[in-house]
Amino acid sequence: MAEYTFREIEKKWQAYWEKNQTFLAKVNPDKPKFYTLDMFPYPSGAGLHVGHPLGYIASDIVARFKALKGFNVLHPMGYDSFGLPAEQYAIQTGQHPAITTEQNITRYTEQLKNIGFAFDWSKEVRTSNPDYYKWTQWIFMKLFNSYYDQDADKALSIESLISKFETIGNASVKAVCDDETPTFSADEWNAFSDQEKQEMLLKYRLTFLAETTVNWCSALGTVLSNDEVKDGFSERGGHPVERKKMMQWSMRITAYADRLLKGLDKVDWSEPIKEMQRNWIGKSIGAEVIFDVKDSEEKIKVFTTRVDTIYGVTYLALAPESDLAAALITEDQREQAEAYIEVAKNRSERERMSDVKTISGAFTGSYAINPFNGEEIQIWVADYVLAGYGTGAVMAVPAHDERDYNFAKHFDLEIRQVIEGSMEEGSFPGKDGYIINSGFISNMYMKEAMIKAIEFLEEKGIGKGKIQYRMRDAIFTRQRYWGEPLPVYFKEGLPYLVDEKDLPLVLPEVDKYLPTEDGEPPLARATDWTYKTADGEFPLEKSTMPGWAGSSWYFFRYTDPKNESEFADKAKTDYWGSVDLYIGGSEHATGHLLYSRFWTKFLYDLGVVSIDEPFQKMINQGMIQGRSNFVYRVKGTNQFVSHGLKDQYDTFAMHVDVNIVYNDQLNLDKFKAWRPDLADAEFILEDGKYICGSEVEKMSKSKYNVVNPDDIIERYGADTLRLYEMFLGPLEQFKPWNTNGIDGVFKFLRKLWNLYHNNAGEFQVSDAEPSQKEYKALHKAIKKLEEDMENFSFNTSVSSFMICVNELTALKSNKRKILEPLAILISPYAPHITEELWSLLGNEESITKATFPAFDESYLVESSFEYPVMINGKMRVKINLDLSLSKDQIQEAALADETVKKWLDGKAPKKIIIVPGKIVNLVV
Ligand code: ANZ
Repeated sequence: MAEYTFREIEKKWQAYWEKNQTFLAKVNPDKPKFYTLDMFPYPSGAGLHVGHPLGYIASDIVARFKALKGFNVLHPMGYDSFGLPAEQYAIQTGQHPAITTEQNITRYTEQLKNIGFAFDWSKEVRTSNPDYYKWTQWIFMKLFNSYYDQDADKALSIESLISKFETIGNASVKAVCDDETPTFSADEWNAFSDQEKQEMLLKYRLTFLAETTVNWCSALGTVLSNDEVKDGFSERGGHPVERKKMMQWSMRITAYADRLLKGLDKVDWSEPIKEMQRNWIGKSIGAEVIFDVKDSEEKIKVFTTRVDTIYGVTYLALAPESDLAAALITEDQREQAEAYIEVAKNRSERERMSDVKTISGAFTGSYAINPFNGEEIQIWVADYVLAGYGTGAVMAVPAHDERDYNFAKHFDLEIRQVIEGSMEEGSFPGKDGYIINSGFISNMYMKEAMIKAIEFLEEKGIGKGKIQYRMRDAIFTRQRYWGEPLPVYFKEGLPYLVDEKDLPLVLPEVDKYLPTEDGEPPLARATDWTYKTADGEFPLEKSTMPGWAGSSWYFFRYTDPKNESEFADKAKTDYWGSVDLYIGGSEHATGHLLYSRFWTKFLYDLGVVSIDEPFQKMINQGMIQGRSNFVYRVKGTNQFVSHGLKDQYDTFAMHVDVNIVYNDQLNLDKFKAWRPDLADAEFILEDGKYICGSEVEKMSKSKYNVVNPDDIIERYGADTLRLYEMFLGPLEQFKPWNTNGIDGVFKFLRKLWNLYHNNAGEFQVSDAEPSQKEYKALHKAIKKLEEDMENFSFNTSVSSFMICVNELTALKSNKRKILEPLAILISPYAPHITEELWSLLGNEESITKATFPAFDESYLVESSFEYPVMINGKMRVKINLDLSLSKDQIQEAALADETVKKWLDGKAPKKIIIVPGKIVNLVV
């Protein structure tokens, strides 16, 4: 008798797929392509928990579905394998991170294969592999050798910039560069020393070395990116983070800000994610205005988005970190102002920004002069002004800006309106467009007023129009070991690239993975970390690349992972194009997505790829939360009281391992064996059971609520796990893992299995023609699946499979013409059981090579109808009749009905109106 022996069946098919290379991404020129991608994992030491595969299962279903629908599918998997945890572990244990990484990858791969994913493993990439990071280094070199040309609106080679400098200098060159880049003529350029030229070019290169304020985490010994810092602490480990000036490599991502914004209109992502990207980029159109300082040579430049309000400026405010602020403090204000600055500096910008209640600041004692009307206004230092945004100085217009208003109120400064009500009735154009009446700008909409004001500024040489982005250039170095070395050496303090033929520049061996005693990065421990050229031997860069380097282009490498001469063959990246479906967590909404879009646009400018947006459609799966269980210890004892009785005692709740709890009932023996201190635990039971409390929390080791997919697979099988993860709810939703419903899913698969087997458990299907009802049950499910795949609604497909199998079971259907397409239909979700059934049906090839069953609408057309029978205008009964009946036959059937006869009471109806397919109307 053939039971549904899931473990055997699953292992058999996993071995079959591996042996037959079933999921190799093949290119059949007659078929369209579909590229489905998962955000690749960092292989952590803890292995996968049930939350991780959620997105992978969804993309696997889509990949399998698309293959059945006749697409060439690329569905790869790999590892983002450089990173902090392996390094922290190496520091603690002395184990080389490459070894732990390798072990973790082996474990991950086993776990993934156990779930039956249709990954093309021949395409696997690992970012920490020298064959891979050779090309990450190569991209870095290309960025170093490029600048952003604003006329061409793209990256161009640094050589072309040099030839411009040689012929026309830089004054008329429109290129993105550092803020304070000096102007020079062609003659001056040509007279520069090599050293001076290199220094100047660094101000233009798309990756450059400059002194930057960074988030320095001394506990981790490294710089962190903004998205790795939460409220002044490192996201990993929760160590304090301070702002510090350091020489750092940066990526000039701001050059791409506008294209990164515009590109969002072309992609199919959720609005909230697009909005997060827009906010991160934070484009503001405004102007820089220069204010003179009274009795001083100093000038203050402010950035404003409302230059039209300049007549309402009543004071200037500077960031407390500003050097200028310190210089402007007069003797009589010194004590107060310096005391304030001291306090403010110890608060991070984030802290100062998020705290809107505390209004603090100090008057410097100096005055600025409004360039528009010559008025003298006070210069203040204020908490709400950020050093890192715009110019770090604001012209305050309390009547029109809330923060200025609050500040002015607090310190009793003047509040002056600039808008006068001289507009015509009904013409008030709303918030952005009131009419200005301020001397030279009269009766004009704000936008025009702005343009006028900016023209005025530029004419008078007191300012200029300026587009400001909130986004900063991205810091590109870490003082860490486990990352890509930068292919850079230093000669006379200036950076030069190593020769391309020397790539990959392989990570050197070191004796310890810690920074050196004098604070140098771990690579300083390597004995031979130098670069030999014809001119001599030079020190190599000791920092490594950040975590986001390798993940910013991996989707290209998947198309051609073994290429040794190029980062990927253009014909291949062209063929697979943009990722058609990208699934991953929304925690990467800013960092990873911005960086990979930036690199894609850069590679596009280079002409080495043909797409400039990497991810066409993206879905962000919700997190699977843990469902924690609790036991209640009676304080000061080793007694544990069951949930229902706990209020009768003085207890405290303790997390208990969810793996020794079944449907909230604690396994007492396993509990005693769980930890030595619990061996002599005593229990106060209810109804002979110990019932645990429960709560939904983040899935984490410390909460003992981590569920390992391997355990679920051992008990129920991978197909059950896959279906169950989908069944939990809409993919995007956050939802708790609750094993209580898993039996239902498992039973469904058994029922499916039984459809193909007789009562004796033997495989048996019939070649007889199915009934209309059987066809209808099948085609309803086909239709639903097609719709669900369009909308990426996975949970609803599982329900429709259940309905279909229930209906077919009720109909005792065992027809081949139903069961063959049914297996194909369910195969993307439950690939193992359906492979087995498919082969039992006599098919020699894998079910993955089948064709998706065609939906036939005609099966859904109803064959019968519930006719309402009206007698003298009242509905008295409904009778079910075949829709093919003629009017006469309907009449005959209606009159023969017992209820109708009762109402007619032996009388013949005077009038009979019959509308086929609608109604029967009798008048007596
Ligand atoms: C005068 C003014 C009048 C302003 C008004 C606003 C409204 P966004 O849109 O975010 O770019 N600002 C400029 N630099 C700042 C800094 N470093 N820290 C804090 N605030 C700063 O905001 C730009 C506006 O924020 C600028 O325009 C400036 O105030 C302020 F009715 O200038 B505004």
